[in-house]
Amino acid sequence: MPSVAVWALAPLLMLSPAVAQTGTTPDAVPAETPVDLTFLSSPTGSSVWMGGKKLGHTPLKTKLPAGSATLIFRPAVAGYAPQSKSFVWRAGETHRIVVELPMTYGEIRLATARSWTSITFDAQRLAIQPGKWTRVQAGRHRVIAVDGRYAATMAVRIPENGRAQFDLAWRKFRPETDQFFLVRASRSAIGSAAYSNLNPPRKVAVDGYWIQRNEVRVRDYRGCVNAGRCRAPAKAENCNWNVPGRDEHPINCVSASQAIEYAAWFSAKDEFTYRLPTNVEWEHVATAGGSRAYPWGNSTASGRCNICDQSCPWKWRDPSVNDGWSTTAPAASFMACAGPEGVLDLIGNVAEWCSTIHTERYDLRGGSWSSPKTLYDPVLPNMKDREFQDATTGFRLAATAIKIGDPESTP
Ligand SMILES: [Ca+2]
Repeated sequence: MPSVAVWALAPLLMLSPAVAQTGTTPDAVPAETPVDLTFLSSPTGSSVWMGGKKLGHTPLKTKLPAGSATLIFRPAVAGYAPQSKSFVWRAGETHRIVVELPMTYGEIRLATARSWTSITFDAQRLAIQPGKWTRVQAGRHRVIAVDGRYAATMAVRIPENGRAQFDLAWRKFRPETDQFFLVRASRSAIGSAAYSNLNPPRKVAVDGYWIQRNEVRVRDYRGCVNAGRCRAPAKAENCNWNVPGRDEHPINCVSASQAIEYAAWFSAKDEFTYRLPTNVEWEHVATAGGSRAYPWGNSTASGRCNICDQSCPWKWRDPSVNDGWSTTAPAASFMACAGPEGVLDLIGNVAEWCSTIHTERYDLRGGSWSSPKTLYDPVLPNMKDREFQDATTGFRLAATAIKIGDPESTP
C-alpha cells in the first residue's frame, strides 16, 4: 500500500520553505497517522534536529505525524557544514530522505626537506606541491607522502576556513638495495612432529619482513671488518676469509655474535634496521608458510643446491650427485635452489644463523655444503652456542617491514 518517495536532495534541489508549506494539506488519510521516515546522510552519523529537538543520528528510522518541518542535519565529523532542509511527508507514504552535507574547506601547506613522488590524503591521491598552500577539505586527515625508499606519514587537522602548516618527517621504509625480498604478513604453519621437542608443529602469525636474497658474502663482510666494526672470522680448514678467489662465496666461520655485529654495521651504513631472521621467519620463507618441504617444492635438493655431493670430504657424501663444489660455492650459483620468491641458497652452501634464542642458544638453519639430506631439512632445529663457528656457519640479514599506511599497506 505505501508508495515510495525518494528524496535525493543535492543542494541545488533544496526545497524552499514556501514549497514545503504548500504540501501540508492532508489527503484522505487522517493527519495523525504516523508516517514512516528514513533519514540518510553523507557523511553518515549526522544528528537530525527538528524544532530544537534531536530525533537521532543517521541512518535514522522514525515515525512522525503527517505534515512538514524544517530539519537541520549536523555532521558528526569535521569537514562538513550543517544543512537545513524543509520536507513534506504525507500520511500513507513511506519516505526515504537522503541529504548530502556540504564540505567545508581550509588550506594546508607541507614543509618538507625533500619532494615526493606521490602523496595521498585519506588514501586518495591529491595534487599538492611542496611548500604551496592548497585548498583541502577541513577536518582530520591522514597524509602519506612517498619518495623512493622514504615515506612520511602524518595525521593533520585542517581548520574550517583556516590555514595549517605541517613539517613532514621522512623515514626510510625499505632497504637501500634490491637484495631484499618482502615477505608479507600472514599465518604460517611452522615446525614438525619429527622435531616436537625444539620445533613442535604450530600455527603462528608472522608480521611482514624483509629477507636478504643472498647469503652474506666474503666481500660484504670485509666492509665491516675494514670499518673496524666486525671481528675477522676464524682461520681454519675450509674457511673462506682471506682465501684468494672466495670473495663471492658466503662468509663462513662466523659466530652468531659476529653475524649480529655485521647487522649493526650494515644498519648504520644503510640507515635501516637489519637483524638476523628469527627461526620462524627463516622457516616461513623456506617452506612457503609450511606448504612446501623446501623452497622450490617437495623434491630433493640433490642437483639443485650445494650439499654434500660426491666431492664433499665427508663419508656421508652422496656419490650419485655432482653439484660441482666440494665446500662452499659463490653465492647465488644455484638458481634452482631458490623458491618462487627468489631467495637463494636457503638450503645448503652455508647454514644460517637465526636470531631466536632458545636457552641461550641460536638456531642454525638450512644445512650446508657438508649436509646430507637429513640435515638440510628446513624445519630441523640446530641449536648452537652464540660463539660457535665452523666452516659451515654463515648468515643472511632480515628486517622488520615498516607499515606506512592505514590499514596495513606495506609497499
Ligand atoms: Ca657441494
